[in-house]
Amino acid sequence: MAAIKEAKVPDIGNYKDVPVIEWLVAVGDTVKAEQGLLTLESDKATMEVPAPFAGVVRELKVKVGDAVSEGTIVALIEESGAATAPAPKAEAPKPASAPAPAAAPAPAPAPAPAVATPAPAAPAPAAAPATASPPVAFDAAQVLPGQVPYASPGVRAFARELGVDLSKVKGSERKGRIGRADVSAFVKQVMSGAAAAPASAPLGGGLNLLPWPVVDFAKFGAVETKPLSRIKKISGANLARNWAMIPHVTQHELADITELEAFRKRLGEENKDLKVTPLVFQIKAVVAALRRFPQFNASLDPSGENLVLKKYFHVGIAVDTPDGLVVPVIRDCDRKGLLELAAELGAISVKAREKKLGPADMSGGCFSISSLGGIGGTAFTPIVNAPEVAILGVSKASMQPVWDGEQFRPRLMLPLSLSYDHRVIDGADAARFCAFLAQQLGDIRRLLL
Ligand code: CAO
Repeated sequence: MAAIKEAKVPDIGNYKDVPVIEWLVAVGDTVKAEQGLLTLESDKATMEVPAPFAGVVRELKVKVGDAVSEGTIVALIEESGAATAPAPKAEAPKPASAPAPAAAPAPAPAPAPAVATPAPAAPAPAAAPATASPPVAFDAAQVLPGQVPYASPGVRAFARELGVDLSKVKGSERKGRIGRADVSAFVKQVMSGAAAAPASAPLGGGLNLLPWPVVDFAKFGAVETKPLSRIKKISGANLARNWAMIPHVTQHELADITELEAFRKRLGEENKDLKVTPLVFQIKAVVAALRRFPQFNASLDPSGENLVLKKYFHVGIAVDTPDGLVVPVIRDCDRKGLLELAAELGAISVKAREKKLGPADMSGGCFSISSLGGIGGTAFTPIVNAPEVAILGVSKASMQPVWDGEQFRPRLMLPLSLSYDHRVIDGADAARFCAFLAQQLGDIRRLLL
């Protein structure tokens, strides 16, 4: 007889004592490895606890309303190899022309212990990559927990199955939560032609893209498959959505930072215990530019018809970590001096690399800076960090001959690359914003104004 084993709550980040809001299985159910067992919901996020292995559910150890943390035993499951392949029901092979939107199982917001790498079970015919799904499923729920419709993963899965965009569904349950019945009602409404497509600007509406190519790479040489890190999956899904939904344009500019560098070096010598990099000056210059051009310190509201202008200046900084890109936010940059910003930048970079950033550290940003200046490059196209409307990319400063009207002079030139959402910002404004930034960085006395 197969062994009865415990199913426990996996690592769910910084969350503790999270209430169970629903069971997705019952005693006697056969479950597959990674199948959702139950749903947890904190103030900030909803997450599913996956079955650690396949088997038959023998006992539920917690009930709806109980609070659980990492390691809490939630169920006893009788492990069974046979249970991994329940009789296929509706999931019969889809016709080649079937659209393949987000069909892959969406990873729960909490780190799933084992990444569900698509098993190469049924090798697709070489020339028919039709039913492939994208390599990283986009699940808005895990990307922006605070901003997505309030619904359990079970309901989200149901909505995905029907191709329903939950942002268009009105929740009728407690605190506006969307239930299964709301999704069904929405579908009925659409089928009867009652739901007019909202004029929401985000370009939604389904990108009728070709399916992702499926290639058996091993046919061409040795390969190794490694799961993407959780950060990579989350940031990848964000980047893919932002790239697809925001019409990007990148404006390039060069700032003469010869004098700024001399001053920065002096500042560094006077403050040896602090690393003062060019980035803090860029943060100050960005704040000045956001004040001058408020449409850059703004977001489109969900209807896409209004611009929400922010009166605060919280700047996100892209930080490269061994597990991928994260964007912690430095708050109230307008009220902080260069040294205070340098200290805070150092602290958040360390926190990011030690994986200690919480959701609060990464929310509320108005504008982001992605600096590759410490590494190299002459220009690049950063991707706007929605719902922000612009992002500044910074490349490596280099000495260049600059014509001053009479002769070439060696000047330290800093490449700036501003990507912006063209729905909100016009090219002329972007050019003005960049010229203003360059002016600020070229004459740091202006940063004091
Ligand atoms: N030009 C020339 N040198 C620069 C520079 C620039 N634009 N920006 C930084 N430098 C120098 C710094 O002065 C420092 O020199 P010293 O060691 O001699 O003092 C060195 O480069 C390294 O700087 P840093 O990277 O440690 O510090 P930072 O403040 O410039 O950046 C941080 C901090 C966290 C933004 C950075 O470490 C980082 O992670 N950058 C990557 C961001 C990223 O991946 N963006 C891509 C997003 S799109 O995929």
